[in-house]
Amino acid sequence: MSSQIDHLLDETRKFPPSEEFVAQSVSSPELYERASADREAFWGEQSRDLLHWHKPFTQVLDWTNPPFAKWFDDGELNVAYNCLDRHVEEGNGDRIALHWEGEPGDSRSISYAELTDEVKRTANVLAGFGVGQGDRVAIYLPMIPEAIAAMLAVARLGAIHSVVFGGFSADSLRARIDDAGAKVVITADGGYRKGKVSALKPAVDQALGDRGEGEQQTVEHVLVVKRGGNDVDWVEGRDVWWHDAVPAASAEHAAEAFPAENPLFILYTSGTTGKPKGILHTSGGYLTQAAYSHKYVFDLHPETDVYWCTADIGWVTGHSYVAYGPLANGATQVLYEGTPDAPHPGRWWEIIEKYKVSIFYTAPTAIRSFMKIGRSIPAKFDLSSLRLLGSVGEPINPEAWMWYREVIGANKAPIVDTWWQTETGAIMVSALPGVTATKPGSAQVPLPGISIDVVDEKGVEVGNGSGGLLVVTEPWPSMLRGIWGDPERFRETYWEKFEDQGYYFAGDGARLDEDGDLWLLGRVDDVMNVSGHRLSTAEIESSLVAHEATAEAAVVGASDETTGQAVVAFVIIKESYLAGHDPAGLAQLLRLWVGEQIGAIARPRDVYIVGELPKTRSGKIMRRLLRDVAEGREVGDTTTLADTAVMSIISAQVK
Ligand code: 6R9
Repeated sequence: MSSQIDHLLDETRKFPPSEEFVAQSVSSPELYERASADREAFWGEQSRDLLHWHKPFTQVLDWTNPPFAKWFDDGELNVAYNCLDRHVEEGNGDRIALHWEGEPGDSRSISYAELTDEVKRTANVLAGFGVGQGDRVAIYLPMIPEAIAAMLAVARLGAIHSVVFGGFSADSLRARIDDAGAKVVITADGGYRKGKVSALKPAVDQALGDRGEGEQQTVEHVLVVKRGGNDVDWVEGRDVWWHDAVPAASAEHAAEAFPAENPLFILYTSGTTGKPKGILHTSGGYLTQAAYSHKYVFDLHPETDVYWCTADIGWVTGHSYVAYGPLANGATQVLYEGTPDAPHPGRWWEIIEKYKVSIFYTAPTAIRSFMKIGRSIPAKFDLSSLRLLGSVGEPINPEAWMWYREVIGANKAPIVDTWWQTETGAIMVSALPGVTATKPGSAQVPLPGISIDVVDEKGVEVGNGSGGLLVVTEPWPSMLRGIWGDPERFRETYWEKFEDQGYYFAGDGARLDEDGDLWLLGRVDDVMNVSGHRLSTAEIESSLVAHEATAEAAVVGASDETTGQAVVAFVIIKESYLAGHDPAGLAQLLRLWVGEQIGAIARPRDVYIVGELPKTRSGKIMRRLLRDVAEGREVGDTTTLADTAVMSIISAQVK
């Protein structure tokens, strides 16, 4: 890895914005100056400029009880009002909010006035279910307009949504519903995925099945959108069709003002342990930074731009850059239900051509898979409307960056590589396209108002030309406010490591080059990044050992040309199970098992059946050595192993 990084740091190409781009850009160097002159005043200005406050705040930041920050604490606002009603009141009700494209080719364009109406009705339906301030609502939906309406309806009531990615299994959904104590689940019969209807409602039914002793069933209602047309079971009194309830509800709904720190959503993400963490975000600070970063990083001109972020709402990118940022800014955006290659490999480029998309935000894994199939596919479509490209989720290698620039951006659209996390809530590090000369492969610089550094294990700044750990040195508006139900884990995970300095530890390695630009080097913990999705080794290991065939399991993230990292598992099978089963069959069985237990994204690329695992004398599995095997490298230093012969046995078994 380190020779690869040295090679990256030789990157000297730079692409300054064109004069035309600078001339029309919403950002300017002045933004950095204002932010560094007075950071808090800057955020106060941004918040007042970008949002409507029902009751203005008088204090920007309260950091008297770190790591628990309060932003704009005495202010009051309504998040949904900011994303909808005010645009209608300002005369932009006819502007399209969503150009929605279904996978089979059906489409709907929905104006701000129409979306506002739908959200008000949905809020009335949810209020009728007894949902009010602070209640939790789980959302398990495909990428359809109702998904956005559902999130905003929950927000409108001051309630808290927990969106669960539609690709997650019934078990994962159940764990999230129970952890949050959700009162309502909003789902669909099914949605389209790779040309077929993939059912969702059965997973909800299963997730809501009988509770064991000491477990409580908190869900009272399930609101179901008809999308797939597939048959579904129905629980009378609990289940309600969206198309029955929402259109019949009143379209009158006054947006009540809630305190700035009223919780907005919980989003579960993988950590270093087996149990996903419910990351908690609140309202005023989150919406401020989502809107701010969306405006300046994407150089948004809401009257003329057509913006498209390809993320699913099940991930944080879908929260901040599909739901909240773009709608708070009154943008027109594309929402697409399906996969990039259905029904043909040019589907995304076809959509860009159809809606004249001008700003496009996607993940390196997608770019690499398009690179593999070649430039002839995008070449068939008119992509000349694109004027800005973005990347998120994992480091983008310079080759993919250059391909993105040349083939998709016609050698002129600036590329912004945006570093951030579920926990940071919004973009933290990125070029500003009208200011920064971009550099292939580097995420570059903190946004104005954000303080980032690279430090060593002791928290000492490493300086330009060196590597270390990425930290955030000052609180920021959209920072997580905690882990749902576990304040101690919040402190331990993010703040304990640099407690003396008061820094937030992001879990990423990074380097500063000679210009002071940041290069992200991947996670330094047991978190993997597969196609830009976070997965924990511990979570997959515990799923593997939950199978009756498994005695022991170790999981590593091995580098993969397309997905960045791939899940590779090493499994010891129980003696009693080995007889009568062939290893290939067992491996396949376990792959499918993990897919069922967690979701398809967690399914290992490879499962190796081995006789032993490499362990230190204290019994710790040395995943570093397994990673060497999984990546086909010579195995590194084995001297700390209890049994130094074990690696040659494993290598032989894997071959
Ligand atoms: C937004 C999102 C966060 C982790 C993060 C880091 C990796 C995200 C990146 C990047 C390099 C970028 N990551 N963006 N690494 N360059 N531009 O992806 O949130 O799912 O919580 O993942 O993703 O490792 O720590 P999340």
